Amino acid sequence: MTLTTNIFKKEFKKVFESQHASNIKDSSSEQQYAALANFIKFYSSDNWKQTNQLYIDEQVKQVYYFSMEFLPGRMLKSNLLNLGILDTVRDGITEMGLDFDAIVQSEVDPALGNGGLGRLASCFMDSIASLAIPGNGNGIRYRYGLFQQRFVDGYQVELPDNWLRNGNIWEVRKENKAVMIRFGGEVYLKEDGENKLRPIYSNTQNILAVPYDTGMIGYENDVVNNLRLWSAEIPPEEEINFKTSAERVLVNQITEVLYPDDSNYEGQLLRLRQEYFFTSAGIQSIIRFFKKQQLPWSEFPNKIAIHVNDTHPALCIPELMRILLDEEGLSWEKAWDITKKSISYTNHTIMQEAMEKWPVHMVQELIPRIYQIIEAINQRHIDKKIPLYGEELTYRTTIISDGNIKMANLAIIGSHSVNGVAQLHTDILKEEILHDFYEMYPSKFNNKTNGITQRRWLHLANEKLTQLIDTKIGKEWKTSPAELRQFKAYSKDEETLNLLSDIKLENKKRFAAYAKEKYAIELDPTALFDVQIKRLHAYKRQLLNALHILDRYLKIKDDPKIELQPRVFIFGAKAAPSYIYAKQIIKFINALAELVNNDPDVGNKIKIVFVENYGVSLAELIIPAADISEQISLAGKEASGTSNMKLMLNGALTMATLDGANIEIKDLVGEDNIFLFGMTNDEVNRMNREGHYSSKTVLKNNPRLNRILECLINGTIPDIEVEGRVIYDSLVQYNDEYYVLQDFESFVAAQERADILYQDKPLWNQKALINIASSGPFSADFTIMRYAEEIWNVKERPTKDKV
Ligand code: 26M
Repeated sequence: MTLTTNIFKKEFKKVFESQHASNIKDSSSEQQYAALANFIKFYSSDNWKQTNQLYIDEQVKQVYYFSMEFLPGRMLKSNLLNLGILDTVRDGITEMGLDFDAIVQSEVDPALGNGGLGRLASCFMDSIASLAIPGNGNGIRYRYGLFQQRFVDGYQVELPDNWLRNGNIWEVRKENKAVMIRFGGEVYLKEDGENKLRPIYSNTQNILAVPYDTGMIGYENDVVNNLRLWSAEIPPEEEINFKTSAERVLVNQITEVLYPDDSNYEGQLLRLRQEYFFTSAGIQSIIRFFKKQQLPWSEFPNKIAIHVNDTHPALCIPELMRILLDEEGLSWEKAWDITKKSISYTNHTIMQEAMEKWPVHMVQELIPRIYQIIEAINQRHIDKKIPLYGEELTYRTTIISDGNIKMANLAIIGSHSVNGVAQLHTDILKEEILHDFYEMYPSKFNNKTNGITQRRWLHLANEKLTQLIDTKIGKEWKTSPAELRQFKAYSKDEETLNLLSDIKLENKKRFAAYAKEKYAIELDPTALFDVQIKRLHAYKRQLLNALHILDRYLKIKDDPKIELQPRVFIFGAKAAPSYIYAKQIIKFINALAELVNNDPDVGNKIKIVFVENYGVSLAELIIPAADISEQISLAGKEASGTSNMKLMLNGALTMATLDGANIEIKDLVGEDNIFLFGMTNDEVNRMNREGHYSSKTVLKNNPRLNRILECLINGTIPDIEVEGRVIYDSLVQYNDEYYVLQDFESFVAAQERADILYQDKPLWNQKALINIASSGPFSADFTIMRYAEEIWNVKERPTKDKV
C-alpha cells in the first residue's frame, strides 16, 4: 500500500482515537507523538517480520554488533525518512492543524551511550540496514541513560536520566526469548560417562535476561533489522531464592544505569557484571538461533559474525568457548577454531588509562567458569608462542599478568581481526601500542576509518541544504554518498554559493533563537560560529580553545576599538562525574563566558555559549549552524573523531591538528580548504622521547601567553580561585601534559587566517562547498561495506525492489 496524505490522516486519526477516546485537537504534542510512533511501528511491522523470516529461510550469514552503548537519537523522523513517508506524514500532520516539529521534539532522546563510540554504533546500525546487510545490534537496556547535565553557578551538576518515564514506543519486550545468566558460586569439572569433563555448579545466582527489540529501518529498502537490548530481572521460578532485599537490589542494579565514564577505567564489580550479563545473553541467543538451523558446528563461522565494539564485550570469547565446550561438548581445538573465526574486535582508544583490565580475583568470584577458560586460553597462548617468538615477546602478550586480566589482549588473541578507527590510529596500534601483537599476527591488523550516516547528519539535520544539493546533483547521494562529489562542479557558481550561505545563515538564526530562549543570550547570526562539541577531556584540549578566546578578550580590553571578526564560540561537552579536572575546565569556560558575554567593551565581538546537556539532539541543531569545526586534540591522541566528519558534511571548515581522521579530511579537501596547526604525531613523539619540553620555557619566551595565564590566577575572571589555580598549575607546575602551550602560537595564527578568510565571503563559501562535496567518503555506508567485505564476510541482500 502506498501511503497518501489522505489515507494517512484517516488512519492516524483512527489510531489516536482508539487510544485516547478524545479529539486529537485537544491533545498534547506528547500524546500526538505517541500515537504517531505507534502508527509507524505498526506500519513497519510487516517488513520487520518479513526481514527476519527471510534471514531464517535463506540461512544467510548474519553479523551481531555487540556494544555496551548505542546512541540512536530521536527515532520518529529518521524512521519516517527511511520508510519514505516523511513528506506524506508531515503534510498530513500539518493539514490536520498539528505542529509537526513540536511532535518530533517531544520524543525523548535515548542517551544509552557516552559519546563517539556509542554514536558510531548507531550510525552503523543505520548503514547496515540501509545496505540490506543481515545485521543485529546487541546491548543493554539501561533504565537510566547518561546523566543529564545542568550548570549551577557554572559548575556541572548531574541529574538522573529517567528516559523510560513515559514508556518507549519503539521497543518490543520478548519474554519468550529470555535467557538465564549464571553468576558466582562454585564450579568444578567432573568426568561424564563419555570421558569428557563437564562443569558442576553450586550456589550460583541465576538472573534472567529479557530482551527488548527495536526495529532498525533501512533507507527505502523494506529492510528492518533488529537492535536487541537486554534487561536484568529476577527469574519468576527463582523468586523464592531471592530472599533478602539486598539480593533483589543487586539484580535490578545490573541494567540500572550506564557508566558515565568514557576516559578512565575503574575496576568496578558492577561494570563487570554488566559486561558478562549482556555478552552471555547475546551469545546464548545466537547459539539458540544457530541450533534451530541444524547445521554442523563447523558451519557456525559461515553463518555468524560477532563484532566486539571495544573490549567491553570481549567476554564474548570465553563465553562462546564455554558454551561450545561445556554445553555442546566440542573439543577445545574445534571450539577455539570456531571462536576465533567468528569474532572480530575494534579498538577505539590508545589512552592507557582507558584500557580495561580486571583483577583476577574479581573474575574468579563473579564468573568462575569463565575465569578457568580465560586461564586456559592464556596458557595455550604461552605454550604455543614461546617456541615461535621466545619468552620475552610472549610474556609481554599474555592475557593475565600482575594479577590482572587485560581485556585487549584477550580480544586480540581470541579474534581473527583487530581494527583501528582511522589510518593514523591503526598505524599507532601497529607500530607502538600493540606492536608485540602486530609481530605475532600481522595479518589480523587492519584499518576501518569511522563514518557517519549522511541520512541523519545531512538529510534530517539540514533539510534546506539537502534541498539545495538535491536540486543541483539529484538525490542519489542518500544511497550512493560518493555522488556528493558532483556538488564540486558548483564551487564557482555564484548563485549556488549565495544559496549555500543563505542556508548557513538560516541555520545560525535557528541556533540563535534557541540560545535566546534557553539562555537569554543575544547572538549575531552574521558572526562566525566556532564550534567544539565532544566529551570534555584534557587531550581534546577545550582548554586551548578557551585560552584563545581569552587572548581575544585581552586584545579588546587593551583596545576597545580594535576591529575583530565577531565570533560566537559554541561549546557542548559533558565531563565524567569523577573527572574533577574536566569539571574544573567547564567551570572555567562558564566563568569566562559570564565575564565576556556581559562586558560592554566586548559587544558582539565575542559571545560564548556553553550549551547544557549536549547530546545527539543538540548536535543536530548546532552542526548545521557551524562555520568552524574545532578538532584540536594533541596529535596521536584522538583515535578518529566523528564530529569532525559531521561538521564538514554541513559545510564547516575544520580547524585541525593532524590527528585521527582529520588527516584523512585534509587529504580529501586539500590544504587550502582546512586550517592546520600544531605539532604532528612524529613531533610529539620526538618531544616525549627527548624529554626536553618545558612549559615554563615556552612561557618565558612568550610574554603574551604569560599574561593570558596570569588571568587564571589574578582575579581577572571572577569566581575561579580554585579552578584557575589548578588549571594554571597543570600547565605551568606540572609541565602541560598535552602540550597546550606548545601549540598555542600556531593555533592563534591559524585562527587569524580563518578571520581573514571569513572576510572574503565568496571564497569562504567556496571552501565550505568543497568540504561538503568532499565528505562522501566518510559515509558510514562505505565504512560498513568494508567491514562487511573484509572482516565479516557478509553480503548485502538483494531487496525486493532490487531483485
Ligand atoms: C570503560 C570502562 C568503564 C566505563 C566506561 C568505559 C568506556 C566507555 C566508553 C571507555 C571508553 C568509551 O568510549 C571511548 C570512545 O568513545 N572512544 C571514541 O571512539 C570514537 C569512535 O571510534 C572515536 O571517533 C573517538 O576518537 C574515540 O575517542
